[in-house]
Amino acid sequence: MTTQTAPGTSVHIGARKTGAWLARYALEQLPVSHTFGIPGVHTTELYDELAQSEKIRPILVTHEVCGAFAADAISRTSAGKIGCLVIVPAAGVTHAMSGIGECFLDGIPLLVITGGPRTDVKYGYQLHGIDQQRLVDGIVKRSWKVTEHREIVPAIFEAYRIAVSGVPGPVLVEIPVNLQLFAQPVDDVPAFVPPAPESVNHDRELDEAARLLCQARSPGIFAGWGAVDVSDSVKKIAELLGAPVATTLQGLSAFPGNHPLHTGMGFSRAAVPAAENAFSDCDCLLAIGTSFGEIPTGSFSCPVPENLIHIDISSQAIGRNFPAKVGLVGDARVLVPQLLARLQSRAVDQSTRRHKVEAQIARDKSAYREEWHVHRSDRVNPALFFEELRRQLQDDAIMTVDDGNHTFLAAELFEVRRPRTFISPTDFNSMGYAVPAAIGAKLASPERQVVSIVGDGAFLMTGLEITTAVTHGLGITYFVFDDGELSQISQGQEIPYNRKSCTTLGKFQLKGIADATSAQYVAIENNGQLASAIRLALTEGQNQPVIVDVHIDYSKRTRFTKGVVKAAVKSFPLRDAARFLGRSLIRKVTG
Ligand SMILES: Cc1ncc(C[n+]2csc(CCOP(=O)(O)OP(=O)(O)O)c2C)c(N)n1
Ligand SMILES: [Mg+2]
Repeated sequence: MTTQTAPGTSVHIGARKTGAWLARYALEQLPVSHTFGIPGVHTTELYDELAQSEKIRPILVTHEVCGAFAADAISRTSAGKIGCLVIVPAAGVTHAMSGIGECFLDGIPLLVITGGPRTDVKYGYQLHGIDQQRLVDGIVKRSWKVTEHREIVPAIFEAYRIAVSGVPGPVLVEIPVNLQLFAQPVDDVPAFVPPAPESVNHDRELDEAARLLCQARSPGIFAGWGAVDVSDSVKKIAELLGAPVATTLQGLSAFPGNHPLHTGMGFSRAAVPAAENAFSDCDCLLAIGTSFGEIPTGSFSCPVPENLIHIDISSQAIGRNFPAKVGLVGDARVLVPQLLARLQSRAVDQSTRRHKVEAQIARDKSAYREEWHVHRSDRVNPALFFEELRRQLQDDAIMTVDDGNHTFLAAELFEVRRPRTFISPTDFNSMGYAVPAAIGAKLASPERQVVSIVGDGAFLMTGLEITTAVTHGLGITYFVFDDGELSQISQGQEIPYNRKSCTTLGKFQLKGIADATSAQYVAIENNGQLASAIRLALTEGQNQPVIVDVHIDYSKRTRFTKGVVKAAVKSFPLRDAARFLGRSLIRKVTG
């Protein structure tokens, strides 16, 4: 990214200003529409300023981690905007840390503003007195503690620039409470100039990439979150090459699920059959905006060919898990259109291959759907649920998911159609994400439908945040997959351990939570109720949150769960793999 402060451009203030005024001024220059947090004595002056802002709406949450997840969802669902937290030092920061960490590992920009203890008094042992820079060191790109009024505006602008440049991520600025409260003369502050994507020169590598892709017998594309804003170019490349496209979990929305070349999440044996088959003889892989993390690679078990072309903004990701024949470090928004132009100029015609690939994908997808349809129980069939939900949702509806079995059911069975319409806590993998994330998404896009798929265990963590959705009249439909277990883990226990431990949830009534938060409540007990109950929930959920108690059937496992458990055991040393299998077998016999 280029620096956002053009030399010599500044804004004249020429008055005594409080630090809180300066912070509000700086935030108002940035693409910040909302802040999230809970005020405390170290931030009341800043909250008083924000309350007067016509550009920024401060939102009170019930827990700072929910604020962090909501802010994260603003960054993910609204390209160009950044989520922002305004929180108290120490306890506010530790509460928010799971959300800050999620942004750090998922590469999502987040601006965290905290108060800090007074720096103008001689006393130690002040309230919330902790070294916050040390506290957050491993989960932010950078943090600042400002010491003078004149540093506040430049520090916030610089924090923003760092948050959105290179691999995006969270940043933290601590403004001690005395600076916020007291006024000091301020002459000039820098003008804000939005950073632009950095241009790179990779002509040689792009030529080589185009050559390898055109020569390949069976090319494939693997798209991650980094490709989410170049979906159209990826589509054209795929069509030109007749190449199947798999995505990561985080990047599910980077390629339309209803495109005939779309295969699914990942391409290992933990992927859906359409993806596993389409990539089985892949001899040249174009990977865009992915770090080949654990989830989409099926615990690193996917077959990556020698001819790997890897485009990513992180130089560390290139070649880290799988060696790259051609590595291109840079922004996909810059590089992918350049690669497309080279492929177009080569005028390759792969329409025969394309039709063959598309036909196979269609057959595999239909067979997999059928496999789910014939799986009967008296509870709600996940495939029928996601198909009906898709039918009733608009294409630009946003879905937030949590972490659990429901996540992988959604990934395998729900068709995501538009960029940035599916968001998930991925690499930090923090449960509790979906409920508050939906609040951030709805605040950022009030005109769009927002739904959430959340496991009952995750719902217990942050479900009470629905009160915030009620307060603001946010139409969000929360589909809670009610199975009474921490299923993603209990299924993982069942296979290798042949018993479960500590994964059965305590009993609770979703209806009671709906009553307590003044949300609407709908139950879906079986397949017969699906269409009418989803319609009712989406209608009720236009201006208020609705909790839908989905009596989901979890008796059929996802390809993902089966695949990763096998891949994990395979990666064990031989002796330990044998011990695991032996123990499971003995337990099967002895009970
Ligand atoms: C904060 C946190 N704690 C624990 C885990 C481990 N974990 C991953 S998925 C999962 C189960 C989630 O259960 P639930 O929300 O009911 O979803 P289900 O798997 O039943 O669909 C657990 C415990 C985690 N990812 N994050
Ligand atoms: Mg559950």
